Amino acid sequence: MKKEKYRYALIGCGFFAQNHLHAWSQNPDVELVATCDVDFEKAKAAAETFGGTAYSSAEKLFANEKLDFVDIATTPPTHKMMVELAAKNGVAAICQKPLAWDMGDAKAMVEAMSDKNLPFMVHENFRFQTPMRKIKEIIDSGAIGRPFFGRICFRTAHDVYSAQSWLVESERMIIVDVAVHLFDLARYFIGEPKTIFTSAHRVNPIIKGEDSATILMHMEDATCIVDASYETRSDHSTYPQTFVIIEGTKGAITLSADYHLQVVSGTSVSNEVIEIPDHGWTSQPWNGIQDSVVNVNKHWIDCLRNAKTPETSGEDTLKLLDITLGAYESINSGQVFTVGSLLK
Ligand code: NAD
Ligand code: 89V
Repeated sequence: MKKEKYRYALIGCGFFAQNHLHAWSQNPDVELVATCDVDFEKAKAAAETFGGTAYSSAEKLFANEKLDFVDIATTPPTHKMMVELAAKNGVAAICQKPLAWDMGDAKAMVEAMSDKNLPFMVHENFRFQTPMRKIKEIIDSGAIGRPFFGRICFRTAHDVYSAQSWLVESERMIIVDVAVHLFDLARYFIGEPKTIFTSAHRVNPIIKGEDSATILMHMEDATCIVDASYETRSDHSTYPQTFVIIEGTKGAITLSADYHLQVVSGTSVSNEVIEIPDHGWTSQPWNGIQDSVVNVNKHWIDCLRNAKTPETSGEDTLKLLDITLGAYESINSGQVFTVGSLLK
């Protein structure tokens, strides 16, 4: 779909959508045609700041506007309905993570879009963070040899519930909220796991789901530990940063606090602080993640313009979801989950 400017609508104008709106507002390849939120005041406020017509109903939005794509940033229970509406109306879509809470739903979403030959990407943004692109580049250069161990970690005691109150009521919590990003990073850096095993707990009694989870991922020739917690009462001033260790046959990469990247390659050791591009509207502590939204958006436009399959396409996300939902299967069974079981 080659166009000079792509006409888009933003559906769901809540907490994280503000980053989408800001990032798109600086992207010369798009025009914001409409905003939509069941809470009409939010849609109106977004339209007043960023442009377009405000809607309180996605059905009305699709009925009234001619769109090239929609950017869906509603909470997970509405993702299926939104993607199916986009498919029905012949409109390409990006949808926030987690794509769905059920593999049947996710497959139906991917099928609805592919049946109509519509581009479809999941806003899985952690791999688009500037330091993560750099790590991938180093791994691909061969500087650390073949990776055989990884640890990808997100631990904090930051009060995530004040900005995202829906997480309190969510039966599935930190695995779908944040471990999903870490699983995607593990796949991006090391490859697809064969099996996973999960140990998880609810530490904070006010929530319904799990807020501490450790997952052991077994790859063909490697092991990766993914661990996430929202109740880690150590220094949490680094929220929302992800820490990474990748060990290879010739060296190791460590991404630690404040984007400090150390690379050991043979006998050489280098240390640098990865600079996160400043977009004017970005600010600490969210700048690393906010910047990744800019990169996700650019990737999406590149895919639309050049008929490429997005890195985090709907199809690819089914594999990520198999691992994510498999992590809960492992909790429930107390057993190892064989990756791919939910895809059959
Ligand atoms: P939020 O509750 O702040 O925002 C969601 C908005 O969607 C709300 O304003 C709500 O009124 C609106 N909405 C709900 N149902 C709707 C419907 N049927 N039609 C139109 N609008 C509807 O939630 P949030 O914390 O911004 O999370 C939104 C999504 O973004 C989630 O999927 C979450 O996992 C994801 N998220 C991703 C990142 C990331 O780094 N990728 C970070 C935070 C949140
Ligand atoms: O991705 C998310 O939904 C967020 C955060 C970036 C903190 O993980 O909750």
